[in-house]
Amino acid sequence: MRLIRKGYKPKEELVATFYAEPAKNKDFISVLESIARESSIGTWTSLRTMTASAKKLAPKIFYWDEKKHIAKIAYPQDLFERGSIVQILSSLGGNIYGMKDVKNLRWLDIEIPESFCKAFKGPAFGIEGVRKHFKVKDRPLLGTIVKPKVGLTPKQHAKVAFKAWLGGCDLVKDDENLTDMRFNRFKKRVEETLKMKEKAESITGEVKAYMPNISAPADEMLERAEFVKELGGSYIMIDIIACGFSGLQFIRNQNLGMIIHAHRAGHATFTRNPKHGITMLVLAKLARLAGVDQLHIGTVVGKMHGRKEEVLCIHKALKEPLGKLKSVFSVCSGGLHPGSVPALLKIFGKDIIIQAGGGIHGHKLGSEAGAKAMRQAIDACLEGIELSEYAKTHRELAIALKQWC
Ligand code: CAP
Ligand code: MG
Repeated sequence: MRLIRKGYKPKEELVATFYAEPAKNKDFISVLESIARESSIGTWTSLRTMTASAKKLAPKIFYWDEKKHIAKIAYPQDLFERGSIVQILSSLGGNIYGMKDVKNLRWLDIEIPESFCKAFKGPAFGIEGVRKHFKVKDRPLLGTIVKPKVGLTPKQHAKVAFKAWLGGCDLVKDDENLTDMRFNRFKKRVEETLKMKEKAESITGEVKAYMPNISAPADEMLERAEFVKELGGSYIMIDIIACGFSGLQFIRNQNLGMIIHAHRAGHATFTRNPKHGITMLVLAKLARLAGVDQLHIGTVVGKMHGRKEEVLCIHKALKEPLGKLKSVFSVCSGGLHPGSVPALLKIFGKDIIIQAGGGIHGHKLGSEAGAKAMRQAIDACLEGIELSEYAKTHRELAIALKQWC
């Protein structure tokens, strides 16, 4: 059965764009057809059991550029289970990667018809809801990650968070590998840190938030999320790669009324290779469908890999209109410090959450000064003042610039 339909105009179909390099002595078009078949209704050979109704689900390869190894395939919506990211990944992110016909394969993008989005909850809060939560409209939000990543006791963890909130952080999160350990039990940490949050709010008069990492088997995640909610917490954090889209959707679909911060630790196992895997853009679009409110997207200027065009494309995709889905707040994190802020705001504008771990807790004068230095750098940029100038009257910023620039 031929799946080539050059020039076909997709109607209400999901369109996947692939980078596909055929294996040696394999023809590009026939490899595209095996990709289209294996990701939908077929297999390596024709089938006596094929039916007319099954054929109706056949995808159409409607665009390709052999030189660039690029192709676009339109998949009928009925190939997919409404409301399940899991089954989309099993189809378009599944067997096709392992086929011998394919030397390299990268799923570059997915275009989702609005009618298909209706089956997904999407973000409960989105950028607007998060800004409303903090009563902060016109500046980037500032977050930190308690460091060291793991190893502190609950009380020590809460103290570090308290200092960062006092210095001006809006958000404090657990690190991606801090969950429920012998030296730092989840429930004890949440109790201690939420107490410190309230104390910081009463001192600063600002709304503060703690993002506890609930990542765990799904039943345990629900128990932890409900515990945080009972204690008055407003956020939960999920390592969405480790927990998977089933875990993420399971929690989102509980409608807990909590803001979901999505950490992407592990994404680079398959997003980084320019010739093979799945792009962070695809992952980000699926995470929005699943219903995260905030998502790590990279920084361009920090310690993690991620080209400017790529990260900007993700930033845009998280906010572009998509049916009734709310937008997702881009989180820029990883190797940031006060000196990184001007370049960051130049690239992304102010509709981002800036997160710094070492760039706050490594400050010579400690976490409170580190947070102050980050806020000072943000204020300087929003007022259009050079950091070096602003540092003349802001000691914490001056020390940070000397330390890291
Ligand atoms: C940053 C961080 C984050 C990274 C994740 C870390 O700490 O807590 O997990 O931002 O990378 O553990 O590295 P620092 P990404 O501020 O001390 O670097 O945001 O690219 O997913
Ligand atoms: Mg981390």
